[in-house]
Amino acid sequence: MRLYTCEGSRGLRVSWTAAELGIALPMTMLPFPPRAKAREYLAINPLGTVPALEFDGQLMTESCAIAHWLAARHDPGGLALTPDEPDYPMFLDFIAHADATLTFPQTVALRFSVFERERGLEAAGEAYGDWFGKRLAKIDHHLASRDYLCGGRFTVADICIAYALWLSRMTRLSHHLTPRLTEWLETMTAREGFKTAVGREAAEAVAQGVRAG
Ligand SMILES: N[C@@H](CCC(=O)N[C@@H](CS)C(=O)NCC(=O)O)C(=O)O
Repeated sequence: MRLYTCEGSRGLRVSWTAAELGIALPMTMLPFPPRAKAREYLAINPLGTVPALEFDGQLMTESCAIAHWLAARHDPGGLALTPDEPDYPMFLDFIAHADATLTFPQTVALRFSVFERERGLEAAGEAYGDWFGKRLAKIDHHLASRDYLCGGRFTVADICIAYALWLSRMTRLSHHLTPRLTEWLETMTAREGFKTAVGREAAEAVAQGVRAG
């Protein structure tokens, strides 16, 4: 089994899950964006995106699905809810919500506002940023009465959603987070599992020559 990733990318959902599970997942760190800076990676993942998990002749390329699969395999009833639990539908919904609804508009906003400024589409970037802000309503409302998203405990749904909120610092959209979401994110990122994952990614990136130490 091998994880292909870039430091701080959506692959952090996977390395954080692995850290919470106490698994030392072998990792290949790639320069960002791999499509341009590590073209040999396209032979493994033709999409050129990270993360990708390769195992038993299979390749998974969706961060939330990989994190969910690892949790379901190694900690059913713990980090992963099981289908017999009442919150299971909500659990699946939050895992999908994390990338499809909360990460996607941020990456489009960043692209238009920063990386492709010369195309004169900054207004579109700002509109996507505002759209992200509106899309926070569901989790903000949900967390008003809970410490964790579902199952009454910390699960991989919290990891998937917390990564999307953490990313907002990089996409320059963190001003959209409500005080409740900011506080919840601080609690999530104070976990040993999160700190271990960030540290492991940094150490692997240095060891593999992907960034200066
Ligand atoms: N839905 C996918 C998205 C993967 C994705 O777009 N990853 C970004 C990094 S966070 C990437 O590889 N961008 C570079 C590119 O698209 O070439 C997931 O959740 O893993």
